[in-house]
Amino acid sequence: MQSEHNGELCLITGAAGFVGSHLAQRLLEMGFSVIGVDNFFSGRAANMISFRDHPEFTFRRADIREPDLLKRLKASHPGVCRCFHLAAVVSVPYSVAHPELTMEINHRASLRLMEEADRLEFKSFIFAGSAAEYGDDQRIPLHEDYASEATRHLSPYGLSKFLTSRAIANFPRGVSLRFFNIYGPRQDPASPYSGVISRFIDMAGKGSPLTIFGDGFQTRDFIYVSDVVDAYIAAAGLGNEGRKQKAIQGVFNVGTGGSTTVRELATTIIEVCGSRSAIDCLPERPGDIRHSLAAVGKFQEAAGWSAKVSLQEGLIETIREMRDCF
Ligand code: UD2
Repeated sequence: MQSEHNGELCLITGAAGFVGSHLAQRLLEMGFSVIGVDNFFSGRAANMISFRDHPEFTFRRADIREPDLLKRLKASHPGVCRCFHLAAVVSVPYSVAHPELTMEINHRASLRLMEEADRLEFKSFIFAGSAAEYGDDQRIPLHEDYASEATRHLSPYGLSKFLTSRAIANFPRGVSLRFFNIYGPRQDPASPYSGVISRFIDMAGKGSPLTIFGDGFQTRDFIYVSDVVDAYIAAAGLGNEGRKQKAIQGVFNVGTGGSTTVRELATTIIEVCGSRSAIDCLPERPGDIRHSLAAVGKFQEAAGWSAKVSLQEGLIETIREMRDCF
């Protein structure tokens, strides 16, 4: 079916993931046709329920390591001309246990995909980078050029994302967005390594103690998933309401530029949930960094983007959506 955007199709790898599914939903709402690709390694079909049957959505179960993936998609969908590449090994502990697989997917297969997109003259290729690319750098706020050869990466995940971002920075029409701590509905709280916000909301909902690792005065730059989706739209030059903007190129931080202590986070979540949970202080988690905060000027300047959702608003929305799961 022809979309209202001249038949332009957007491809999302990792469409069944936490962020990929929110991005797919927004692009469909904006009137784009979307092809979602996922191999369900960490993505879940349940994340796509709200748009799975949308007439402009096509799903392909595929692995990004498959040869000529974009060429084959283009053969069946000639309008595909933008790639949002989110499929990845996303777990830091998994990357430590499987460094070779992590490098293959997050680095080598991602580069092959970008090269294919270039050969096929895609209008944009947007890669999901990470604050983990800064390793244990404690200069605050973190500027894009701080991640370098000299960075001490704390995991194969961080190193693989850095190597790919660095290559993308030299590619025409390539963008790497370095996301800080993303939170929001659909983030899975199940694993001990899940994001702190999904874990704390789950604990508060169940009335069990919120576990703080260390003294709780470590800080993070927490960014709500709808702001992340806005960042993708801006990076692709699509404009918020489908208005065309200029596409950009290079590596950009995506964070709020504000920091919150884990202790503040725990008390706010208990309050917003109206929970009676206590707070338990446990030993510090090995390998944790103390502070992480984005310098946000570069992306603001290039794409006119800045985060809109306050932590309080984002938490209220996340808790409202997650309540059904308690
Ligand atoms: C995030 C990313 C990681 C990588 C990294 C880069 C997530 C889940 N992880 O790790 O992929 O990009 O940033 O810097 O987004 N905490 C508690 N109690 C808990 C869980 C966590 O106190 O039950 C603390 C934890 O010790 C840390 C902070 O909360 O100080 C944030 O932890 P996280 O796992 O949500 O995220 P982070 O920054 O370690």
